[in-house]
Amino acid sequence: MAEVACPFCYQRIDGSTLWFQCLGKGDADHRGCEPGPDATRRNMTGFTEIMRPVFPPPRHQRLRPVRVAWCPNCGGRTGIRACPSCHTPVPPNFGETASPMIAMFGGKGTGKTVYLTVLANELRSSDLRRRFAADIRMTGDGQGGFKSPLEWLEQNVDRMFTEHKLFEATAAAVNGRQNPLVFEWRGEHRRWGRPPVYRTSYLSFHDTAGEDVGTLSGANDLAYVGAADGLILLLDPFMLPGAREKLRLPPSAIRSTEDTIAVVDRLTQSLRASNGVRGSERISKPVAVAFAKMDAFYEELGPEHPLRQEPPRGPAYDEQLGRATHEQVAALLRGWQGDDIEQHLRMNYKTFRYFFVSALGAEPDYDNALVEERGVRPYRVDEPLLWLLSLPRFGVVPRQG
Ligand SMILES: Nc1nc2c(ncn2[C@@H]2O[C@H](COP(=O)(O)OP(=O)(O)O)[C@@H](O)[C@H]2O)c(=O)[nH]1
Ligand SMILES: [Mg+2]
Ligand SMILES: [Zn+2]
Ligand SMILES: [Zn+2]
Repeated sequence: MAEVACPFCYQRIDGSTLWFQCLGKGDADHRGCEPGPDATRRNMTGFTEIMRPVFPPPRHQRLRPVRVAWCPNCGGRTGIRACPSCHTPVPPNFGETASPMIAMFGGKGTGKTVYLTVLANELRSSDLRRRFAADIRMTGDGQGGFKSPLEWLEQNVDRMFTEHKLFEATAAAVNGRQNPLVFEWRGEHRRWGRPPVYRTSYLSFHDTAGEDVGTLSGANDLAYVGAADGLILLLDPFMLPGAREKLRLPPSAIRSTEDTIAVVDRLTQSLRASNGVRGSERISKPVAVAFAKMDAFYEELGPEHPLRQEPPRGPAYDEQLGRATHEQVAALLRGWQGDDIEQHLRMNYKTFRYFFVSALGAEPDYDNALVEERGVRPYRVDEPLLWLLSLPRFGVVPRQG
């Protein structure tokens, strides 16, 4: 049993003391429990639907872990586990082994909602599943009210892929809590001469409103990045003056006033504060530094540039190609006088890598917030995630090279 981060409330919990959720079965003398509101879950995660009650495991559980329990209220038997901290039901086998949690962070207007929609859509498609022989599923319960994560995703996908519309700025969540989009990625970890082991990672994406000022974001955001074992840091290249001046962007394409370095620093400070990393040490959590909206630079780079060659979609993360991409993006960054970002990352993080992504694959009509006529054509959006999952410490996705 392991200590794991709950992907719904971001608290570190002990995998051996998970709670149970009543299934409402009842017994010979009692009717099963009815679903009702759960204030703890609402406060911790922003989930507002009704749910069947949860209860702590029987006393002796710590000594002899049990897989089923009987509801103290209705007597019904259940094997559904729930987070002791936020009461959200968790997937079967959650907490039995270390399961890294991956999170995403970025400033306002960076393209987080667009990127998240596209990435989540790819996670639901069969392509990634087939390539990595992975079992990828969206977790959370099926009592989908209007605000369920699945509905959020379907609405967003429909909006972007069918109606070709982009989004309004994400509204700040009520009391700072928003039910995150959680995926469970179970992958096969092959070992020479030994049977494979199966490793699971939780991808918890909460679409932050992203403050536009240099302050730390809300307590929930702090807990979110603090609990993550790996991060995707999405950066907006339009906020780098040296990059912006290479493009002829309409004013409507500029979505923020916060410098890129300030966004990176905000993450660094959040991680240092939430994880108690001393100033003399570097942060050991791996960070995938993804530059979004790179379609805007296609012309500037020219069709022969290596960053414009879409890599083959093989069954493993290509480490060699990943390193080359990192160097190519680093060179771009230097050309944009973004050296301070590189400097900051080197001084503060042990493990980071650059990525070149475009969720839309072509420049939108910024003024009218419309996707380009030919529709959404995602470019290399999955690489940051695949790199993280392929790191030896996680070993959820195989790597080659
Ligand atoms: N060129 C380009 N622009 C993008 C892309 N993704 C987002 N944008 C632009 O960035 C704006 C903000 O995106 P959004 O996802 O709402 O940002 P958020 O505030 O971080 O959630 C969009 O309206 C687009 O103008 C992309 O892949 N390419
Ligand atoms: Mg948004
Ligand atoms: Zn019950
Ligand atoms: Zn929880």
